[in-house]
Amino acid sequence: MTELLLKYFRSKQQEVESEKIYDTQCPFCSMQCKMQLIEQSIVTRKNYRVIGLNNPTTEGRLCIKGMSAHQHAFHSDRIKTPLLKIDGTFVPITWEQALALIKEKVLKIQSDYGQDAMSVYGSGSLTNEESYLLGKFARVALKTKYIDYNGRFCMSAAATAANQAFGIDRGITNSLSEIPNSKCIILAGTNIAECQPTIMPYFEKAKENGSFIIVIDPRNTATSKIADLHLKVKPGTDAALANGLLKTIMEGNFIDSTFIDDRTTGYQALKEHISQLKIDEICQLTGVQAEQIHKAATMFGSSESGMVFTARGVEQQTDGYLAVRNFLNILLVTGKIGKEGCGYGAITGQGNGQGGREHGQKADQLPGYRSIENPIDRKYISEVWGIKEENLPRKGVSAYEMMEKIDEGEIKGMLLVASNPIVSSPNANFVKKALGKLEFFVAVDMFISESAALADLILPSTSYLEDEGTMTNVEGRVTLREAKKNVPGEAKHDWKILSEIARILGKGEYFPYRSAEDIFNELRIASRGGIADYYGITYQRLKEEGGILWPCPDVNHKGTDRLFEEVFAHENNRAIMIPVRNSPEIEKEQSSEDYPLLLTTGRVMAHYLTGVQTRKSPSLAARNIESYIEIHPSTAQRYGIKDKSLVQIDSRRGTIVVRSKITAEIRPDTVFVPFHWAETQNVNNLIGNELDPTCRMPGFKVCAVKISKVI
Ligand SMILES: Nc1nc2c(c(=O)[nH]1)N[C@H]1C(S)=C(S)[C@@H](COP(=O)(O)OP(=O)(O)OC[C@H]3O[C@@H](n4cnc5c(=O)[nH]c(N)nc54)[C@H](O)[C@@H]3O)O[C@H]1N2
Ligand SMILES: Nc1nc2c(c(=O)[nH]1)N[C@H]1C(S)=C(S)[C@@H](COP(=O)(O)OP(=O)(O)OC[C@H]3O[C@@H](n4cnc5c(=O)[nH]c(N)nc54)[C@H](O)[C@@H]3O)O[C@H]1N2
Ligand code: SF4
Ligand SMILES: [Mo]
Repeated sequence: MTELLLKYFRSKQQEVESEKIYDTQCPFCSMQCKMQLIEQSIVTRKNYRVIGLNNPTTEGRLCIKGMSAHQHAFHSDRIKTPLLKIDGTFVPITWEQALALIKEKVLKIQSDYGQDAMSVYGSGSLTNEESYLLGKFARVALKTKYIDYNGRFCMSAAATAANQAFGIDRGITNSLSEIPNSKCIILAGTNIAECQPTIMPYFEKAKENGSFIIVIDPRNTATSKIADLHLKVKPGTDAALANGLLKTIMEGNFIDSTFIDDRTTGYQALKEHISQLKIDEICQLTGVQAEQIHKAATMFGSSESGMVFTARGVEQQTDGYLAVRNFLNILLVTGKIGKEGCGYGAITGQGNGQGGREHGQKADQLPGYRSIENPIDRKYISEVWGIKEENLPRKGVSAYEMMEKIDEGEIKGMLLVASNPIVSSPNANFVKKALGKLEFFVAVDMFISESAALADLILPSTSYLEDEGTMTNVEGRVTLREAKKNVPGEAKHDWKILSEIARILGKGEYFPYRSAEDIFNELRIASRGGIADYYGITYQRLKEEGGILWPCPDVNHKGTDRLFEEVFAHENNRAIMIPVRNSPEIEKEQSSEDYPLLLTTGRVMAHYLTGVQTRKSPSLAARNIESYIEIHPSTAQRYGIKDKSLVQIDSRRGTIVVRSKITAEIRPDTVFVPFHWAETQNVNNLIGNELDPTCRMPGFKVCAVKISKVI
């Protein structure tokens, strides 16, 4: 460095008056990259730098969203006091006033209509401690059965499939470190390059090591660039495609008979079913050529190791549960699970997508992945909580069905924490209308989101820089998110808000916590002996070891990197295979003369979910300032649509207008719209209300539409 440059940098350093350093984890996706925010005060302004911190999962990497996350956390739109809506306008009030109002309204609703008239809607963005507490709050403080969360729209198909097939649902059955050694990898309906960018080096290393990578997606994506083979499937037909793969695997005798005999049930029925299917029909349904199906199945079947990953492309379907089960059938018939480089991964989505679905904010669930309908589980948790078993409510209904209960007048009040359902729910126009019917609606958020704007009362919450707690990442690794920044204004952590509401409702003795760690120590006991057993994990260990994969049943246990090495988690130790039909019993929405195209939805790299956070970050917003529709050139031509022009999209439910992006990367019968924008660009105004009969997942990935140019 020249003397001049050194002089310049020294003078810059001297301008820095003070420096503060905060260790934390990114608030966005399931990678949970560890990072450090460096805040420098320089004469008249503040300067922020973000650096990645080394850890076993992300090895110090960060993507653009993590680098920019502080921009929303410091945004002037952060709410800093409770806000009460008076004559349509939000006015600041004190916490005492807010709590008194909550007490008055909740008591009135519950005495007028019964305890179940109050409901709770949670989120996979919450820490484990807060997810756990939200479940306890609903059942103990409100005594309502109605609680569910946004993860219903996210992982429910994969979670149910893994539970039914293996007996345990932990995102990835292996640690990520095994990926580079896997010889054939199927990436079905997952766009990791944009959605979990810092996972990519694991797959790039696998490729360097000679792995054959198969991508299944109706579009070319940043992820399909690493594929050796891309099956450009017609949206919604993954179950049939998996049948095609199974057929070739069985006919080519790529099955592992010893594994099937020793470790599984259901093979005979599956074999019979598959033998009756015709590859031609499968090609017709899926739009994938027979040679491609043959190539994929042969590569997977003949490789010495292999892994299958699914994400929302396969799962967010009204037959998502069965589609995932069929991919699990592929792993089981080939015996590619429970060994080095072999296993299943449901790529989790939200920061705490995994932990958020384990500790009781689901309608039918108690902590540790226990069941609210199981007498032993009910007894155990009632004892941990110090309540009578008969006072513990039974199971409620799924997220979207709660909206229907509001519409029908059965639910009258809602506490919404960390979600934006009028943008993220299917049939969003209906959801907006339903929420408008609530007699008392409280939203807990950092911002006035589109949904919070409908609330009677908004309570200000805290961000990833301020709120300490544990997050269970994509691997099933429990990590401690440190967060030491001061809380802005009067904002409070979600766990504090819940504890204070419980106190005002006369249930304070059940919520005596002074820190997130206090709650975690109770969660450890509540999860002990359950499927998701966290008992052996402590804050101290997390600080020392940088993260532990569950189950971890005692403090001397090192955690479980690879599941199912010896046994599956069902009582007879076996995994279960089932036959899956090509087309589901409840038929999916099909294209028709009126609605000739198939719309599928998803994400872009720079934005996160409904965009409440990322649309406030200038660096991210600049990358995609508005929504768009991907259309194949031949389709665009048919409708006279030019590139970058406004397009109206209609479905049987609603209408939106977005800008065209003409690209040969997508199938001609399919269009794609991301879901990060609201109001006239909210793609969920188009999506239907059908739910998967088993897991209650909506069909976000298939919707029949028509398009026209806006003149
Ligand atoms: N940048 C960014 N990252 C995120 C998020 C975000 O909003 N933005 N959200 C986080 C969350 S909560 C989640 S759940 C994950 C989601 O992560 P992903 O599931 O990877 O994301 P999506 O874009 O919803 O869908 C993945 C792919 O499925 C394809 N697809 C659509 N229909 C079908 C189909 O019928 N079959 C198949 N095989 N594929 C289909 C789409 O073209 C898309 O490329 O990402 C997490 N990470
Ligand atoms: N069409 C279509 N729709 C989809 C999907 C799709 O692929 N296509 N994907 C679905 C999926 S996978 C998901 S996960 C859902 C997610 O959808 P939403 O649940 O609506 O998720 P967000 O947009 O993250 O909304 C989170 C809200 O909580 C606030 N928030 C963030 N962190 C915290 C916190 O710690 N505490 C509190 N109190 N508030 C906080 C944010 O400011 C924001 O307003 O959307 C689903 N909807
Ligand atoms: S968005 Fe995901 S990959 Fe990107 S920095 Fe955050 S946690 Fe890491
Ligand atoms: Mo998600």
